[in-house]
Amino acid sequence: MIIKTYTVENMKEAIVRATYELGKDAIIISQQEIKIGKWYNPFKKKKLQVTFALEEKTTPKILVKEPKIEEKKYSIEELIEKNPMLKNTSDRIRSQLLGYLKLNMKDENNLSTEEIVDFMKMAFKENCFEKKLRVRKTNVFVGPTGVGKTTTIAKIAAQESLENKKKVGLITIDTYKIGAVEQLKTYAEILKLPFEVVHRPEKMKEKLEKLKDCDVLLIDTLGTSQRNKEKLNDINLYLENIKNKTNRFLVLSVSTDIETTNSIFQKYKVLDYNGLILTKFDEVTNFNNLWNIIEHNEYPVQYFCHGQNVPDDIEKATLENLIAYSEEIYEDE
Ligand SMILES: Nc1nc2c(ncn2[C@@H]2O[C@H](COP(=O)(O)OP(=O)(O)OP(=O)(O)O)[C@@H](O)[C@H]2O)c(=O)[nH]1
Ligand SMILES: [Mg+2]
Repeated sequence: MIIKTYTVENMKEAIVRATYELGKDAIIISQQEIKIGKWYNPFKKKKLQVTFALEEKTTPKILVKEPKIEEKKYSIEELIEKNPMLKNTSDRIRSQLLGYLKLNMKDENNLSTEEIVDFMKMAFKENCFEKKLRVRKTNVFVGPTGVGKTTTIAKIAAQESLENKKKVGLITIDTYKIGAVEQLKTYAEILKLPFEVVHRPEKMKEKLEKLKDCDVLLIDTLGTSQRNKEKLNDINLYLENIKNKTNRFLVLSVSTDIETTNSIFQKYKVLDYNGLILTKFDEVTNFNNLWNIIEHNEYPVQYFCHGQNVPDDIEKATLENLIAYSEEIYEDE
């Protein structure tokens, strides 16, 4: 309990001073009139003495006027000018970016790489570049034509067999495209990996059985337009014959435009993909589609591919790698 006595001219003054020093929760516990001055002074002044009490759990509120802080004006235009990768972000992301600048009381409309990563982690909790699919034995790669499915399989096969010393087996169901079987077979031969071609859906079980001793199975499929329902259904007939739990990666080139990307995300759902691999980072000149992907795709992104070299041009998908690519893009431009 805080007890404080004020000697004042009147009650109004007492209340003003007590409120100022103790806050509005202080209560009056006594008051009396007193005379101030030496005992022999006939002109002693009458005063009022008021005692206030305040429960100690209540912090005394000093009603000192807070100095007015100049509100900093943050400008999204300036921020984008200094960080070109923020171009073409949605309104939602822009207002979050301004909030981030305010929260961190930045002096300038600028963000460092670490801060952009930090912002992304904060704005997109559980974002697709942070989540990862658990490692599974059977992995299927689906996606539009020419996005790099077969090349990516070769990169992963090389990494798993040469670096991680895993027993890798390769399978293709792509018997449509001339040369498709040879393409994967060549990689299998170079890496000395077992290789099987599945010509009909009902043969899938038998081929999987042949490779049952492998630690990792990578299954290549034919590329098809997301609008070709018939081909998507054909692929499904093969995949339905895989009884193991599978990771099904939708392989997508980041140079695809945003509308097409969203249509691919949608239409490929018939193949039940549960993860993404993004390719051709080396070909993009802007970050537009990546903002779209981070905002609209809910599936984990497992790898980024950034060139034709097998096995080097593949990295684990992380926000840090993503920003590093963006910096390369805008430095080159
Ligand atoms: N620049 C670049 N090229 C790539 C990348 N990944 C693959 N490629 C190239 O893209 C072309 C097509 O690659 P594939 O692996 O055959 O693509 P796919 O998806 O299997 O194609 P289909 O089987 O015809 O659907 C090849 O010339 C690859 O070298 C990448 O990350 N960057
Ligand atoms: Mg292919």
